[in-house]
Amino acid sequence: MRFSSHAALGLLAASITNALPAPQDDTPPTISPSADDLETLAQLSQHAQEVTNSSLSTGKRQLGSCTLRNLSVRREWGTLSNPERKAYTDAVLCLQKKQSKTPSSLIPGAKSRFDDWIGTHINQTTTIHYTGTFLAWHRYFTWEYEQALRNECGYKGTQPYWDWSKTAKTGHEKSPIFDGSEFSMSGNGELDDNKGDIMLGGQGLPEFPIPAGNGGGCVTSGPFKSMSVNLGPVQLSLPGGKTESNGDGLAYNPRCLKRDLTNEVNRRFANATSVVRNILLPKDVYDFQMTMQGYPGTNDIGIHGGGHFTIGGDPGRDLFTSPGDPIFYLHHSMIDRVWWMWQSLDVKKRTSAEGIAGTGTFMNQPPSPDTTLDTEINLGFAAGSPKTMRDLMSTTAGPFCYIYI
Ligand SMILES: *[C@@H]1O[C@H](CO)[C@@H](O)[C@H](O)[C@H]1NC(C)=O
Ligand SMILES: *[C@@H]1O[C@H](CO)[C@@H](O)[C@H](O)[C@H]1NC(C)=O
Ligand SMILES: *[C@@H]1O[C@H](CO)[C@@H](O)[C@H](O)[C@H]1NC(C)=O
Ligand SMILES: *[C@@H]1O[C@H](CO)[C@@H](O)[C@H](O)[C@H]1NC(C)=O
Ligand SMILES: [Cu+2]
Repeated sequence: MRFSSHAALGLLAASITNALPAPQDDTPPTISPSADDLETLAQLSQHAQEVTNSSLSTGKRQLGSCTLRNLSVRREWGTLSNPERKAYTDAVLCLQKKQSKTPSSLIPGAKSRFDDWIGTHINQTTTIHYTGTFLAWHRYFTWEYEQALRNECGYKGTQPYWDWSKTAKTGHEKSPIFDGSEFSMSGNGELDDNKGDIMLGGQGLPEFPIPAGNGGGCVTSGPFKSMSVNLGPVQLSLPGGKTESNGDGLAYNPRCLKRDLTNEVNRRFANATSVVRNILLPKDVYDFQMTMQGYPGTNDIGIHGGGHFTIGGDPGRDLFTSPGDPIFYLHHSMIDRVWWMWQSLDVKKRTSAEGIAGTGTFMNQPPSPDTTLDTEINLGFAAGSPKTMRDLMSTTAGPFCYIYI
């Protein structure tokens, strides 16, 4: 852990006092690292909503065409009704049936529209993680996916999100996202006896183990029990420290969706305290996005890695192919929601050039120019026209018009 809990609590108390409206009676809010952080997170969400909503009612034209009237609202999975959940998974299944737009000469394994997103992510993996584009790229990627569900598959809702702090508390078995019912995002994989830890780190960094879960095999329940994962793997971590790769991952390699839901990883890296600290402690975007992805060498995979390794399985543990599990988009909506909450604590700075840090290559290897507001993001055959970072910094300016509740 990067902060002693004592020091962290002091910092938390100080920063939340600055960040949030002062309490009536001037007593500093008491913040404890466990139960109360769910409450702190709710306050941060409320704050972000108020800041965003009030900018829309008073901001008029400067903020473009997004108004309070047509603001779309992304919701947590558990707050959706069963028909709303089903409408979402039906639209995902529809995307998996539509013809791919990627030429098969470029990505032979891309068979469906759903695969177009995976192909784009595989193709760009080393230039969109640990880069200056990480947050904005995934914001745009998730937004275009949501638009495709709506425009190509008749979905009327918005992109739901997975609040990891809830599953950290309940465990996946009791979560409406993962309980395996027809109104879930499908459940765990079948128990696979071949266990042993997952080894992270390596490549010059110290190795460290994280536990495997109690699944590991094919998903057998819920909407995605028959789906085919067509692309990858590229760099898949397996229990027992093994890895698996199918070259560049672009060949047709149909297989079942595997999951290895791992409560311990969820609880350790993506609990309410992890989320609250990631929002309140970092004062600049470099620290914010590094905390989220995990500072290499610290044995901390952050809330981003925490979510991915909670899912586990194939393609869940492959950085390249991870959008091949439909839960990816609920995970990345939460990542985006955390960014939005962090941005709302200092909107002007954090949606401008000062809100960008890093270059166009993974940990700047090989070295590349700094990412700027003019850097272009291109989603290939998945969707959309290229956009600049400038267009992607705010959820209520440029092409976007949404908040999270
Ligand atoms: C912000 O606006 C949205 C959309 O109208 C609404 O659902 C939400 O409750 C509002 N939040 C606050 C705190 O006013
Ligand atoms: C919101 O409404 C305005 C005015 O009616 C319209 O010009 C704009 O395109 C809408 N924006 C979105 C994102 O729907
Ligand atoms: C919750 O997360 C924090 C920060 O990520 C971590 O230090 C703590 O150990 C976690 N709690 C549990 C119960 O694992
Ligand atoms: C892969 O990315 C490169 C640029 O990095 C681009 O030229 C190429 O068209 C992309 N391929 C696909 C299939 O998206
Ligand atoms: Cu990614």
